[in-house]
Amino acid sequence: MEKNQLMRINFSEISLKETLPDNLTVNDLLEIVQKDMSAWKELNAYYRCAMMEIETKFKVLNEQFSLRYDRNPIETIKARIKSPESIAEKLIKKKLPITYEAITENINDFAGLRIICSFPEDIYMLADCLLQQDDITLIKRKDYIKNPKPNGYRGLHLVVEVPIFLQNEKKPMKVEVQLRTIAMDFWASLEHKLRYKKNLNPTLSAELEEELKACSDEAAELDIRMQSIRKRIEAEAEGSEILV
Ligand code: 0O2
Repeated sequence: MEKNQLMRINFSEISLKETLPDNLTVNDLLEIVQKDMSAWKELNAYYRCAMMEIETKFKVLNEQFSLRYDRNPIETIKARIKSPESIAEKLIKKKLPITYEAITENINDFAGLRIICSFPEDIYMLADCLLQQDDITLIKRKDYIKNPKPNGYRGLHLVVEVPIFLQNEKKPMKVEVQLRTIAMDFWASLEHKLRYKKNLNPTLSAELEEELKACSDEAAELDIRMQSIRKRIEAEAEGSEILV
C-alpha cells in the first residue's frame, strides 16, 4: 500500500466523527489524537518539517545580510507547533468539525514562526525576500503594522505554503510567519499576559486598555526614531568612506 493511500485511510476514518459543532469539546480532538496517535504524529512531523524549511530560509537571509551589510536584521526566531488543545479551541471558535481535514484546510498556524527584527524596515525587506522565493506561495497577508488592531497590536502576518520533500512525495504545507520588531514583540507579550488576567474590575480594565494602546503608539514611535538614528549613522559612515 502506498504511503499517501495509508494517510488517506487514516484521515477518512478519523473524519467519521459527525458531531454537531455546538457540542464539540476540546476533549473531542484529544480523543481523536489518542485513537490514531500515528496519524497525529505524522501530521505534527510534516508541520515541523515545513517550519524548519522556513526557519532555515530566514537564517540564510540573516547570514547573507550580515555578510553584505555587516548587521543582522533578525534578533531572534521563535518556532512553535500549536498544541492539540489550542487547535481544538480554534476549530470550536470557527464552528468547524473536529477532523483532520478541517485542521489541514482551516488551521493556518499549526506551525508558527515569530521573526523578531530590530527595525520595521527589516520586516518588509525579509517578507519580500521570502515571498520572492520560487517554492513559496503566499496564502494570506495581514499587515497590522500599517493597520494596527484597535487595541494597538502590531506585526506583519504571512501564511505561506512551502513544499516538504518526503521519501516518495512532495507535500505543500502551511506555515504562519509573524514578523515583529523587538518593541512590538515586547508589547504583544505583555498584552497577551495581561489579557488572561481574570477578575479585573471593569473600570480598571478599560483604563489599562487605553494605557496599553498608548504604549503601543509610543513603541511604534520609538521604532521609527531608532530606525532613523541607524540610517543617519549609516549615511555618516558611508560619507566618511567616500571621503577616505
Ligand atoms: P497563539 O498562541 O499566539 O498562536 P487565523 O489564525 O488566521 O484563523 P486570525 O484571527 O485571522 O486567525 O489571526 P490573526 O489576526 O492573523 O492573528 C492570530 C495571532 O496573532 C494570534 O495567535 C496571536 O499570536 C497574534 N495576535 C493577534 N492579535 C493579537 C493581539 O491583540 N494581542 C496579542 N498579544 N497577539 C495577537 P493566537 O491564535 O491567539 O494564538
